[in-house]
Amino acid sequence: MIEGYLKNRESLKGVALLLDCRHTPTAQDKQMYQWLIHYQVPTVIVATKIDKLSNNQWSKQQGVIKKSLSLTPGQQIIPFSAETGRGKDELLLLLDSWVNE
Ligand SMILES: Nc1nc2c(ncn2[C@@H]2O[C@H](COP(=O)(O)OP(=O)(O)O)[C@@H](O)[C@H]2O)c(=O)[nH]1
Ligand SMILES: [Mg+2]
Repeated sequence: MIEGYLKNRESLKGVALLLDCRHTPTAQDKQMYQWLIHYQVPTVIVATKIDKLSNNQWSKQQGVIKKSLSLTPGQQIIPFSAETGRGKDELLLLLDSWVNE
């Protein structure tokens, strides 16, 4: 069902894949990312609750996410926090560029 949507939805401009920054991506996260690549959907990874990790912890955890999802070179990841607002402007700009291109 999701795959059909990604493939056929004409108005879909892109997908923000939200991942809790503290967790190793699940099998479903991996499958979703593979579909996004396969169907060439513009994709941003949003690492949520980033305020919960130190910079050092995040740099390690980013490695885990990159490896586990086999992120394509240049794949955009936005560290994001609803608590502090980190990443909000960057994400909004990107969504705006998708919608208004
Ligand atoms: N510290 C912190 N807590 C958050 C953040 N975003 C959501 N939460 C809290 O995490 C809990 C679950 O929130 P939700 O948005 O449903 O996140 P999800 O279920 O993990 O995708 C709630 O108590 C939120 O207030 C964040 O950026 N930082
Ligand atoms: Mg929730």
